[in-house]
Amino acid sequence: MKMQKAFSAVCAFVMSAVLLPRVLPVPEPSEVSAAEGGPVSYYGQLQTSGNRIVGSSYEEPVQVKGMSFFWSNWQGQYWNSGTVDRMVDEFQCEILRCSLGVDDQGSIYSGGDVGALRSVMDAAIAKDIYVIVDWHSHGAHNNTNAAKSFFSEIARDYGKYDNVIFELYNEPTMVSWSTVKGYAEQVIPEIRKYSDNLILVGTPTWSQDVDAAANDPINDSNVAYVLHFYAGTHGGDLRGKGDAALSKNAAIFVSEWGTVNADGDGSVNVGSTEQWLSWMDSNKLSWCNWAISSKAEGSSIFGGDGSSLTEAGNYLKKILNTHAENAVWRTVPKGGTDPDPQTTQPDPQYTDPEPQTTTSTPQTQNVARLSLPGSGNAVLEAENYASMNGVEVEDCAQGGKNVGYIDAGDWMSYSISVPQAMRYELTVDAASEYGGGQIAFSCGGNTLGTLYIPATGGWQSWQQFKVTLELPAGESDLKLDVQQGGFNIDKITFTASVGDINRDGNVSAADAVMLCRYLNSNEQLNGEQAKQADLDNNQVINAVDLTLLKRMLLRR
Ligand code: IDC
Repeated sequence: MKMQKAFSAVCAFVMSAVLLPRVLPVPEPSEVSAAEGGPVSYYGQLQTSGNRIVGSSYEEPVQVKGMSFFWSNWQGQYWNSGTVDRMVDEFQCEILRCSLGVDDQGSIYSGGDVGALRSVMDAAIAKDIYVIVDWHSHGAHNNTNAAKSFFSEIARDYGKYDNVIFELYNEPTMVSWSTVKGYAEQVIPEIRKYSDNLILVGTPTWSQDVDAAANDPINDSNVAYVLHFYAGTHGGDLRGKGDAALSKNAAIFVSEWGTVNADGDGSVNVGSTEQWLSWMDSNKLSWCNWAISSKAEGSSIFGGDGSSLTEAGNYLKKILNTHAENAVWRTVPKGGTDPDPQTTQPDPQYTDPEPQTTTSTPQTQNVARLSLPGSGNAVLEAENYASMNGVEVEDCAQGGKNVGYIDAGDWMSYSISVPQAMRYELTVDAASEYGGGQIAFSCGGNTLGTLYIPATGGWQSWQQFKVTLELPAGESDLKLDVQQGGFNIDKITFTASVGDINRDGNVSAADAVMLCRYLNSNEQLNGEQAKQADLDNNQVINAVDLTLLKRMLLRR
């Protein structure tokens, strides 16, 4: 599985280099020697994929956690490599956010030292962690030119490092999303001249209106929208905005959050923080906590002596340590067998807000094995499981029955047979009142993929969600493990996927090469190969099919 993933990632890269015009200049040799052994060399560049963020060398959702520096103009004493080293070695941060102090008119505050920013970035790259360059302003759109020239310069010098993430606007206040979007659309091209790294865009109302951004997204393939919260002030309503944005397939990044009140002060609100942490874990949202600071306020992790840990500091250290010790990049050898990246459980100290109290025993029923065709569709009714644990069958508003009362830890297993190992696109009819559901699909203990189920508007408001799985040949049991519950399933439609021209069970650059050779009349295709090559299923094999295949490889 891992080999195959790595192989297809390589092929996608080769394809993009060979077959698509690249706008990016060839990177110069780096001046900072990037270290190995941390999250960045493991996951690679962060990239949005639907409402998740994955790595260029790791195709599963990536969630990284760390700390935010405080306004550079006010707590500049921490902006150095010593603090970076401490944050990585002692707190085990996987990411640091550099909040360059920028005033409400969009100019860098005096004392908001870009030289110090660069040395912190260099130190983060040397530690192999991610680093966010945050234009920490509440009025950045008042001076778009300043942001353009700053990000152009930083992208030119740092855009080649997978470590670097650009955050264009900390927190717009009472301005419309169209104003913020207009600003971002002017700054993004400056960065894209040099780098295709992840860009974070703040949202109106102090980076809370991610739903507004999701309704009118920016036309760029690697942008995530920023959600900020303070646990002492914000709760379920703001998480609802996050769910709404995720359900529109927007990627969200929590570049700043606090355990305290929104003014940065007050005591640590453990109960609310734990609800937020488990929500972020279940949605694989990366985050940075506010703040690396010794100012006398509740959110500071350092005390008055500048070095001892406050209540917030001790709490964050514990959360970050627990996360990093179980993180995939630390526990799964690169290129080795990945035990099951998708079933990573929320960190143990978090309490599940709705723990499952019922225990049940697995139940079986006699159903015919479903034969999946080598091309075309087959429909699996969710209630036709061979065995299950914890779910119930009920009447479905779409007709027939559906499976409901699905909680975390429940599972259903279906008997299928597949003519040969190949990819199928699964269209899942699901409904969910509150969203946040997640299913892991596996065969014979191998996790094949996961599917996220957002809110659909009600328990019987059905929508279709897609996931592509590589199913093994022959008879097997397809198991759906429920990682997060709160949804119903009516049926799953399997569509044999196309593009596997050389019939090796995998769509890769080798298939594109074969199609090119066919189009250049250097190679013949037999009937089955031709069917796979006819991606748009119009009985003509031409350059359009090649374009579709390239898109498939590049996941466009
Ligand atoms: C706060 C600091 C506070 C400082 C203030 C200045 O904690 O000491 O006086 O900035 O504006 C945010 C902002 C972040 C705030 C933080 C807490 O991004 O800059 O820091 N906060 O108020 N959004 C919500 C809360």
